[in-house]
Amino acid sequence: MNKLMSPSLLFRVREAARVSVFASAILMSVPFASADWTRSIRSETEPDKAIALTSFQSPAEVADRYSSRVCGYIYPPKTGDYVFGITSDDQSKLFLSTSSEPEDKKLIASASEWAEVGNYSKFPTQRSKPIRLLADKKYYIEAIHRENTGGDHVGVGWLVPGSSAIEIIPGANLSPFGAEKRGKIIQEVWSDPVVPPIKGTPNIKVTSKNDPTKPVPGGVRWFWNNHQGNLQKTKADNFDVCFLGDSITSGWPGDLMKKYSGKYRPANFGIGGDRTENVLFRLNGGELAWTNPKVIVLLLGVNNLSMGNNPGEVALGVSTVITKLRAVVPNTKILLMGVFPTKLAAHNARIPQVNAYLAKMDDGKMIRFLNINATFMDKGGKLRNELMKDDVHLSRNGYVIWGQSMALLLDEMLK
Ligand SMILES: [Ca+2]
Repeated sequence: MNKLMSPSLLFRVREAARVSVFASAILMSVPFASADWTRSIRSETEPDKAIALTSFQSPAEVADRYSSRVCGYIYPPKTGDYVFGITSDDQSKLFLSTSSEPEDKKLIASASEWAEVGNYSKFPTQRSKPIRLLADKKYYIEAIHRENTGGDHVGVGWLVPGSSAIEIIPGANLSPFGAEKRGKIIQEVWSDPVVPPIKGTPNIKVTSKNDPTKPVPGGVRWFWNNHQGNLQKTKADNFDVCFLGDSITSGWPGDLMKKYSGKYRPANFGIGGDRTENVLFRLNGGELAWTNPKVIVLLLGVNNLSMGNNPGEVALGVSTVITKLRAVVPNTKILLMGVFPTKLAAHNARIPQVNAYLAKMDDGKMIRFLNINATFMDKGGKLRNELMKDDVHLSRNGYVIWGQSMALLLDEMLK
């Protein structure tokens, strides 16, 4: 980048020059809507990178997991009605001001999912209504953009009056925010926070055929429907406690979940059959992204044992899920449940080893481990039959035990 100050810094310089009445005008100018990826535009902080673009099209395939903003001014070549189009990978929003001031900007187009470079018609929202602009007047423009994984880019085109196709806005009609000299516009990039390694992660290599650390969709027929349902719950963003896991989590009777955690507005993100790698796939696919629950109750592992993963591998899978959670919901505490006992002797022989690994991940603060398996046993150390519905699933009474045994720690973590 050249000597130009980054837009973020300029925003803050302008901010400082304002009287306190306008103190939060700039921050408010980015819509931090609830459950919205726009939260990831950390415009109050200096970007990690600023790239000078010679047209309103960013380079493609730059990185994974970042957010970006391209802002500056456009200078229409003639007076008339303009249609704007935005295309991006993944999501984006396009704002245009009625003046040169960011404060006057309005949302004019958006892309809810990825579209190829130059494709402005995958979603109807990608194109604006016709907007009347004056020749050579300076208008503030801003595109914000989110990339999760895979391909990435953001581009803005316009349909100039009299022309037949939307073309990418050329550098000659652009200037950076706070500058008049035309020829380019600046893209600011904020990379997702890097998560330090989770304490207690087993230092092993996966040797089993089933890799618990590699995101793959679940194989059960209800996986995609439930994943979609969880994305809707993510969008609603109205929960303080999230139960994340497999069928043992999805099997929570609604009334009991309400009884034991109702005051914390619970949400059930369990999907039957899930292993650690399936939950990773769901999180990569946007579940919980940019929500802000206070606690996630995480129970996973028994289906990995069924797939032949050894205890260290199961724990490595769980640790990978936690790492992902720390990136997606960095302020959320994790209540990590020890894997419950089963009626399967081969599983039961390995579950204490899995739990010994998981216990080491407890950092006393953001990650707390809870092993309630002793409460599932009778005085003779045998699994209480009335707590189980079948070999691995809890009966109603089993959920009562889970709810009661977790209540104290959940209260403490939600303080
Ligand atoms: Ca992508």
